[in-house]
Amino acid sequence: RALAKDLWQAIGRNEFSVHYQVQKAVDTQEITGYEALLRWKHPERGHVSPADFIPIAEECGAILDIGEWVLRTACAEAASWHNQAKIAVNLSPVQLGHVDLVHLVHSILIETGLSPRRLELEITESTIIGDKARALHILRQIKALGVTIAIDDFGTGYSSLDTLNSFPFDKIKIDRSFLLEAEHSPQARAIIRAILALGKSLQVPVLAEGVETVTQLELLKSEGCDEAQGYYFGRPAALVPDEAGPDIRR
Ligand code: G
Ligand code: G
Ligand code: MN
Ligand code: NA
Repeated sequence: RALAKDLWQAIGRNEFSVHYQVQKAVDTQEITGYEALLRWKHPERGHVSPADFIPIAEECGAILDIGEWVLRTACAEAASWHNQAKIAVNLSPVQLGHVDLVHLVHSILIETGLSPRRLELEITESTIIGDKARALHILRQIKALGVTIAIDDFGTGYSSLDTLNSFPFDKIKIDRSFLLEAEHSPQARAIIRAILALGKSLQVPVLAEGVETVTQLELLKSEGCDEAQGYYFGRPAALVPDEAGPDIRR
């Protein structure tokens, strides 16, 4: 694949950047964190979506270097923010399988000076499928560093409850497909409510993804959702606004 070849060169050619999307508390609208989202500007094709190139990077193995680059870049940038918001970084299942991830996370934290409690790693359920015992062992060691682990796209995997039962996640992120349908679908609303109840009884905070309207936010508020993320609060952007004044990051 032509894209795979270009992916291997993209880091060296400075074609990647990290955008940040704000996460807020539903009740107070206080900033709780930012999700790091990788962006690729291909020299000929222009912007290529991670939804298109991450699977290719996973297939050809370039995701290992790319994932390390994202983690290092996001931690370094977050360390220089004036606010103490968390930084949430997506992890590919391939990274858990092929790198000494515990060592990598630990050394990037030391190198960048980012406090471990400010780093959250987002994993999907596919991360735990496969060599489950090994994956859980790695995640436990990462948690022992003080880093938190969120389960991403929750509700779309095929073994959600089993996954929750096998690991003490620090956050559940409800996949945005549920909120998208919530206004006209009682079923989608019921599922959101059920996930929130699950979070409450397990004492795990729940974040809803894909909030685009005030109506959706009101719905989350009335259902007692803890946090939310979506275009309503802000699109992913290169710069994080600094409450201490104009952006001083660069
Ligand atoms: O930002 P956007 O909606 O285009 O992202 C599309 C998909 O790509 C999402 O599923 C998101 O989790 C994933 N993604 C974005 N950045 C990264 C990254 O740095 N690493 C991994 N593994 N996935 C990412
Ligand atoms: O799989 P993951 O949850 O990491 O993917 C996050 C993706 O969702 C990012 O690509 C981001 O650009 C996208 N996204 C974030 N907020 C919204 C939103 O409000 N609406 C839509 N349609 N997409 C969103
Ligand atoms: Mn995510
Ligand atoms: Na998601």
